[in-house]
Amino acid sequence: MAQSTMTREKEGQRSVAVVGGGLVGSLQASLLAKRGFNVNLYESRADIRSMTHVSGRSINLALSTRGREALKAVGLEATVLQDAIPMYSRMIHSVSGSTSTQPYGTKEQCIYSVDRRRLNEQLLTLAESHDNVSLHFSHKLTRADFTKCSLEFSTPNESFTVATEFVFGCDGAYSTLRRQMMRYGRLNYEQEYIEHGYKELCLPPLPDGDYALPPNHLHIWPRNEFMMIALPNTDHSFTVTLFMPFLTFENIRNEFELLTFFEEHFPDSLDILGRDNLTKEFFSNPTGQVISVKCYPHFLGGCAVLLGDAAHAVVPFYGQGMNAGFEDCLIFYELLLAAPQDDIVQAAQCYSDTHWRDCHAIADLSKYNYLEMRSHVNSRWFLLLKTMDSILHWLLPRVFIPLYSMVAFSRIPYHQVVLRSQRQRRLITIAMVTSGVSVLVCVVCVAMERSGAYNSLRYRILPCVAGCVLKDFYQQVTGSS
Ligand code: FAD
Ligand code: EGU
Repeated sequence: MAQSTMTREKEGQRSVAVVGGGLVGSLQASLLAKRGFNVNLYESRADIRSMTHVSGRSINLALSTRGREALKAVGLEATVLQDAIPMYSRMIHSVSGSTSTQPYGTKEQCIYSVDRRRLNEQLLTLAESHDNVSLHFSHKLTRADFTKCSLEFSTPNESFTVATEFVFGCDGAYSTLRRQMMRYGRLNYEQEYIEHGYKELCLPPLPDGDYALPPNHLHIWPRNEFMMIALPNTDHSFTVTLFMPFLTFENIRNEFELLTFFEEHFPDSLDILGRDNLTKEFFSNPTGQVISVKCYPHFLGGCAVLLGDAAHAVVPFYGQGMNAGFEDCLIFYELLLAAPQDDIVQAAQCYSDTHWRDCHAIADLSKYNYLEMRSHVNSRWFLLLKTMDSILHWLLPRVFIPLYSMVAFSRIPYHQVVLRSQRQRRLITIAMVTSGVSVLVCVVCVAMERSGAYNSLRYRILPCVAGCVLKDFYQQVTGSS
């Protein structure tokens, strides 16, 4: 095919390339098309819409506000939500099999379980529906030359180079474009594999065809070092994701060891998963690895920007990877709208100067939650923490917004979410210390009053000293001088 001439910049028309036709790349293509750009999207895999089986990562994902807002911008939100299952609360499963639920917020505040493949297909079809978008499947980026802004692709039959005005790297956590940028210029890069791997298991519907668990919840089995999460599918199955250290995976070598492990840690799930089904799923499905990536800057070489996992792969312990990637696209789009004549370089510069903080913040938040979940969070502790959150929010609805709620149900920039949650935490500490000290002072005063000690001058100085100490403490925690 004369791909290279076809994709070259047409006279007077601005042509850009999107590398990666995953969730983020296919959304980005539609947003750019809306701004009138001529878009060429290159995806290394074949067209998933014509495949019977797609290998790869998680089957379903939690979609929340940030992702929805981006889908709304391309008019796809309603379509996606039609096939999505709302989850209004978490359902926490303890080892004993007891469950408790906690709402995420109001009725409107719910997250949605969406099928990754279907969402990707809908996004590709939408991108393709624009006449200024061309999709190129089985095109793998191999090299990039930023001085000429040219890209080298290999297809099953040939390899060739195309020149473009600008390129968006949406090629995921193991991004080739990012590696090319690192080769070209001063790109800081940091990656970390966590100790945990994950295994996806299908939890089939009951024999009568019904869901095996109540469908409108995010199901969680928190067990410190091990954790299991289940999200509903439209076909009445659930996709269960088991997170545990790679070493533990390696130590489960046969059916007996697997069933013993489940009897001990997740006994309530055994009957619904089914022993045979569990064994089959566990030993035939691959163990996934989880990488966390940070880099800076996201705009380099004057013609390339990284979006989505390519810029910031986060561990999945906030359910934000896709949501954050979609928000990247939306933010870039908003900056493009604000730039004169859709000046892509200006938008990219502004994007790069401001948005990296938020990317780093969600990577940190996700990793922090991973550490917290594995360190001391069993089902009881998880319940307690989340109940505290909702009580505080109920008491102080404006002042205290739970962290997860700012992450999942707002578009407050992630780095502001972090600052705000730190302020909230200080406030709570102060409130707790104050009430604790007040109670103590009252008890002491009453005791003194009774014993007559209060008449002594020495004890009248005590409250003054206590006051000074307290004032100091306040200044410490509030950070004021
Ligand atoms: P990808 O989805 O990885 O897409 C990259 C695309 O680029 C792929 O199609 C790939 O084939 C293509 N590509 C790669 N290299 C090249 C190349 N050289 N040339 C051309 N094309 C190339 N996020 C959520 O928001 N909610 C969740 O509940 C959630 N759960 C998760 C659970 C797990 C277990 C994991 C691992 C992740 C989860 N995520 C979740 C994160 C989410 O999967 C990712 O953030 C999201 O897929 C990122 O999309 P992307 O388009 O940037 O990258
Ligand atoms: C992990 C894997 C519960 C899908 C974080 C909550 C996740 C998801 C939570 C996966 C948890 C953890 C939140 C949402 C969501 C909770 C959240 C995590 C979807 C703090 C398919 N997490 N996830 N927090 O609040 O904000 O219910 O694989 F167990 S959705 Cl780890 Cl809101």
